[in-house]
Amino acid sequence: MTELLLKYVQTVQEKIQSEKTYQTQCPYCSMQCKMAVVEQKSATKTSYKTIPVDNPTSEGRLCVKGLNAHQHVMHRDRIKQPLLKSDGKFIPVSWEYALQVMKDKFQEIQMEYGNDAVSVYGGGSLTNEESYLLGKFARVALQTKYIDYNGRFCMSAAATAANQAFGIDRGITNRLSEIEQTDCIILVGTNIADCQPTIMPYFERAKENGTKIIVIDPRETATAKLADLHLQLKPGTDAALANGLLKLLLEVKAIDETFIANRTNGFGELVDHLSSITIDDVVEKTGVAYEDLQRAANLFGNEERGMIFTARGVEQQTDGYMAVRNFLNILMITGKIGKIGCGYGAITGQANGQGGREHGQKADQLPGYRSIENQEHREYIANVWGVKEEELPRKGVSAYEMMEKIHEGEIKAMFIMGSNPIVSNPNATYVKDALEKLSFLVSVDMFMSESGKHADLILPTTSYLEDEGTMTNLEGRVMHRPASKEKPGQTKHDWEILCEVAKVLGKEEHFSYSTVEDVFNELRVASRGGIADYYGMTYQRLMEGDGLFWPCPSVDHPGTETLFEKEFHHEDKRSRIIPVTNEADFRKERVSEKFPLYLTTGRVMSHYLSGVQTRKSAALAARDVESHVQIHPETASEYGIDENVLVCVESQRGRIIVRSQYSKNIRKDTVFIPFHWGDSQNVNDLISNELDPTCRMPGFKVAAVTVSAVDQFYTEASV
Ligand SMILES: Nc1nc2c(c(=O)[nH]1)N[C@H]1C(S)=C(S)[C@@H](COP(=O)(O)OP(=O)(O)OC[C@H]3O[C@@H](n4cnc5c(=O)[nH]c(N)nc54)[C@H](O)[C@@H]3O)O[C@H]1N2
Ligand SMILES: Nc1nc2c(c(=O)[nH]1)N[C@H]1C(S)=C(S)[C@@H](COP(=O)(O)OP(=O)(O)OC[C@H]3O[C@@H](n4cnc5c(=O)[nH]c(N)nc54)[C@H](O)[C@@H]3O)O[C@H]1N2
Ligand code: SF4
Ligand SMILES: [Mo]
Repeated sequence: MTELLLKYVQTVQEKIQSEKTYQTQCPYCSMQCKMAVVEQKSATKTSYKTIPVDNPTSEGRLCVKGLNAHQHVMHRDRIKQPLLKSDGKFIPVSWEYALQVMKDKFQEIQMEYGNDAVSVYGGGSLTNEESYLLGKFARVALQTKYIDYNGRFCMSAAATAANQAFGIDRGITNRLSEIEQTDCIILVGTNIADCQPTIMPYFERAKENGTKIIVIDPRETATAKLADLHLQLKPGTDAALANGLLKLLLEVKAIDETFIANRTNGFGELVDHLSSITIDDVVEKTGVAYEDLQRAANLFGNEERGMIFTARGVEQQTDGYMAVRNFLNILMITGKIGKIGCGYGAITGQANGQGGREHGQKADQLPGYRSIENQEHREYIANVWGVKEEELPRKGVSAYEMMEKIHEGEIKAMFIMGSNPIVSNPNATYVKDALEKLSFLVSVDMFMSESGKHADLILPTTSYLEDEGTMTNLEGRVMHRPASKEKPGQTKHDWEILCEVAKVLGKEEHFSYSTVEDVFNELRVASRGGIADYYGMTYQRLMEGDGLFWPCPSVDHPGTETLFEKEFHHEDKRSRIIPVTNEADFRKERVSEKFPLYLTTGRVMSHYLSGVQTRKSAALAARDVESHVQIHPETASEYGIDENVLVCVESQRGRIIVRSQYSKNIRKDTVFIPFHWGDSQNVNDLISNELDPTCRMPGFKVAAVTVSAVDQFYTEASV
């Protein structure tokens, strides 16, 4: 080292008086990339930087969100003490007072209107321990049937489809490393390049090995640019597209007859059904050329090994469940599941989108993926919780339906932990009105979200750097997230908050844990023997290794990386093929003279969900300071819309104003708007209240809209 360099290093080191490293995981998406936040203190300031940490999933990579995730944690807007609304203004109060107010309000409301008048709304950012405890809190402390969570808008279609077809819903049915060992991959409505950026190298390496990639998306995204074949379908027509592929696969006999005979049910019905479908109809509905459908069927059908991945593009539809089932039909008739290089992946969304859907935050669910309507399951869990089976409530309703119950007057209070429903539910104005209508709303959050503003009480929680726990990543790998940063101000961990509220409600005996590990140990027992069995995992095992895959039924069990090698999880051990019609869904909005364009919604790389966290990060916010509408230049010119100007986008339900962004990467009949912003840019003001009848997923991915330049809109509106 030169003398000059040595001197420079010494000066820097002198300036930094202390350095501390916090080992953690990124709080954002389901990749759960391991990372370390380095805190450096000098005489004048404290600074932070995030560095990647190697692990088998993200292989030491981080994306721009992870690299900047420490910024919202340190932000001055963090809520650090309980806030109570008084005369329309929030005033700081002590925890003791906040807890007393909750006790009085919950008890008063339940006394007058019954236990179900108080509801609970959770989220997929919570740790496994907290998701588990939130479910227990609703059923044991509040004894209400009304609990659901934001994962309803995220994983419900894929989860229901996998459960029905295979008997188990676990994100990826085989190992990530097999992406490089497969011959053909179909990516349906998933934009991994922006949404799980650190998974991309698996696909890039596969491509270098000669794997063919087919992308199905109405937009040519950064992910679609990787594809050998891009099927740029009309939004909402995936079920029909899959029928086209199934029919062509049958025609060229690119099917696995042995697999169909030995491991599936329902093939005969599918064949009958497909004979009533014409390829011409599929071409017309989807807008995808016959030659492209044929190429896709040949690419996938002629290869030995293949995988299909789905995400919200195909799933967030009012027929999302059926559309996913039709892609699973493709896997089953080609026998491409349960062996090396073959499998299904529902790319999970939120940090703990997987674990969050296994342990009881869902309306109809008990821990370990048990059912709240199953007598045996109820008895098992009642026993673990030390309550009588008859005391456990029955199933409630889905997240959006709870908003309907508020309007109907059945729900009077809500306890939200880790979600911002006004920005993330469909039909946003109706949801805002619902929250306003409540007699008592509590929001447990790090920040004042759009929904928090309507709360009566806000409880300050800790962030990923402060809150220890386990998270289950998109593979189904349970990972321990250490957290050693001190809690700021009077913040408390979500699990501590739940225990303290339970205590003032007189349920202390069921909620006395000294550490979060105690909660995990109870979860292990509660999940024992269930589908998502965590019993064999201990904190020690998780901390010593790279995490464990469920099911892991005993402490000497290595965990289960690959599913369905020998059998599926139904009683007869077989998977289930079902016919899906092209027009399964009559709820989906059609374009009309008044609303001639399709609107689809989704994400950009730099923001996360309702944006509450990423908008607090200077580096991320600077990349996209506001929302936009992606529009084809030819469409824009037809509607008299210049580039980079304010545009009014209107549907049957409302209108929002966003900035135009020209792009030739989108269909001419479609516009795209991200959903990371609220208020006048809240795209969910345009989305319909219709839900998938099976899984209750809203149709976030299709609405019929019209667009106009803002000056034009105001001129027309004022005459
Ligand atoms: N940067 C970033 N990353 C994230 C998130 C985030 O908010 N920001 N959120 C996380 C979460 S919770 C989730 S759920 C995942 C979501 O991850 P994705 O599902 O990949 O993300 P989306 O942008 O919602 O939608 C994916 C694609 O579906 C396409 N699409 C729209 N309509 C249709 C259709 O009818 N059919 C088909 N086949 N495709 C369609 C869109 O053009 C889009 O490119 O991302 C996770 N990662
Ligand atoms: N139009 C449209 N709408 C959509 C979607 C779409 O593609 N299009 N996608 C849907 C999907 S997939 C999802 S997952 C939902 C997400 O929707 P939301 O649940 O509303 O999204 P978040 O932004 O994660 O809201 C989380 C809130 O919890 C806080 N928070 C974060 N971590 C924690 C924690 O550990 N504890 C507590 N107590 N609070 C925490 C954050 O500060 C934030 O205010 O949106 C859905 N809505
Ligand atoms: S957002 Fe996802 S891909 Fe990016 S660093 Fe975080 S966990 Fe990894
Ligand atoms: Mo999600």
